[in-house]
Amino acid sequence: MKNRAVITVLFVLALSVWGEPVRAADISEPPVVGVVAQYNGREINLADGWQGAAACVEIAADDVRCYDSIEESDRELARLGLISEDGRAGESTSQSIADCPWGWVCLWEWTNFNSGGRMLKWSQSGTKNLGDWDFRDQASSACVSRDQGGARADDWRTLQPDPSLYLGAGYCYEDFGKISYPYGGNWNNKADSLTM
Ligand SMILES: [Ca+2]
Repeated sequence: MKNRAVITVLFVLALSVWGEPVRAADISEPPVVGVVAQYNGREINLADGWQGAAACVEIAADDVRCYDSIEESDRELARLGLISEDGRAGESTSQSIADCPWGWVCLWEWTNFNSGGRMLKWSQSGTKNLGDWDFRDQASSACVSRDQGGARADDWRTLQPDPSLYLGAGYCYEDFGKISYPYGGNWNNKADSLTM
């Protein structure tokens, strides 16, 4: 009897190990489906690349628009009445947190909010799978340009806890490379999702 009990336990253990071997990875990594955006009069799927766009903006759920330059995206948001003239980028520097207007959450591809790289601006709450936006492992600086409601960047680890980087409301982070990462190194080019 004793031997049979041991065998049963081993069998159950084996089932639990072999039955669902990739469960942890499945939970933490949703499949990339891509985000469809309007860009110069056509539809592009951002997961397939930005096709030359420099800034993509989530104006509303299911309304994402991309522009040739970050400056152009600023002008368009003002023209659409989505940001006030005050909230629009007034400076013409290549490194400007003003490109993330008040009320929006933004990620930059480059450090120091540099407009030489690509930029994303979101207005809608929820979790953004950065793979859908062709931005996975590419974020280097960020702004949460609002009074309330911070944001959280996650790095998905297989079979390990996913580290989170909390971004406070009203704060900008000029260089993820200066923020230490729990497993060593820093947060530059690590974020896989952004929740806001
Ligand atoms: Ca990552």
